[in-house]
Amino acid sequence: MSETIFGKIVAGELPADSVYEDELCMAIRDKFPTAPHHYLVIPKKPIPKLCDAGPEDQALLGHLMLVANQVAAQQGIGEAFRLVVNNGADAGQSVFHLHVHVIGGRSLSWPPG
Ligand code: DGP
Repeated sequence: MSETIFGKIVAGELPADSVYEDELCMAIRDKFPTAPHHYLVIPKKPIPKLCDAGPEDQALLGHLMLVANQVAAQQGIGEAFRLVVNNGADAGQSVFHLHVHVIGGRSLSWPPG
């Protein structure tokens, strides 16, 4: 069992505001949203960081992207949204269970900080 917050959420041990779930992943509302729409797509497999994923995770990683698309559509974000994967503490990762941010609902600047 994963010791992270997200590991506990996907295991059903902690509550979350879920917007999508299947056998491989779930999508929840971010507790500290940075935009009107901010969701996290979280695999149930506890991969700590993207760089820990291997060839065996190829289908899972693709699935997370497609679920992000689906969540964006279902939540009415429209076609302008951003997916973010922070890999490592220096890149802004704070929860070490892989997750894809789905951010939208406002104009987003580039480059990120
Ligand atoms: P990152 O910094 O990339 O590891 O993103 C972690 C995100 O998780 C951050 O946007 C805040 C969010 N978050 C932290 N704790 C919780 C929680 O308990 N529940 C939910 N829904 N989101 C959380």
